Amino acid sequence: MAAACIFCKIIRGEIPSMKIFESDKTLAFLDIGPLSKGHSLIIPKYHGAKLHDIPDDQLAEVLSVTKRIAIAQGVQDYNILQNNGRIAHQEVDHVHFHLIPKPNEEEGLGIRWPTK
Ligand code: DGP
Repeated sequence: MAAACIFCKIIRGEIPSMKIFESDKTLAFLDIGPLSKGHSLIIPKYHGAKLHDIPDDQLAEVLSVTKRIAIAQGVQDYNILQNNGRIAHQEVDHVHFHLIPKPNEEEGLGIRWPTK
């Protein structure tokens, strides 16, 4: 945890967020400036600025949760985006994966949480 990190503050509940999923290692919540309906951020609770700072076990769960949220949202088309460094457009220095749904009119955003 980093005292001044905005995402660590969200983890600690000091800043409100629309949470989608939480475990001891991972938190997922809606992006404050969504690029599409359901745009979410999936983060390790472990604080690190860039991908190479994060232990493998933390990353593994983040990716698994990202997959499950995509399935739950019921969209077939989506982008997963993870920026590292200012030149790469990283604004928040706590590793996060964007999950950006690209729904079409037929798919919508129904809830379909996978059982396994
Ligand atoms: P990036 O450019 O990859 O570092 O994206 C940072 C994202 O974080 C950006 O899409 C907006 C989002 N964001 C920044 N501050 C907050 C916040 O306080 N709450 C939420 N929910 N999202 C935030």
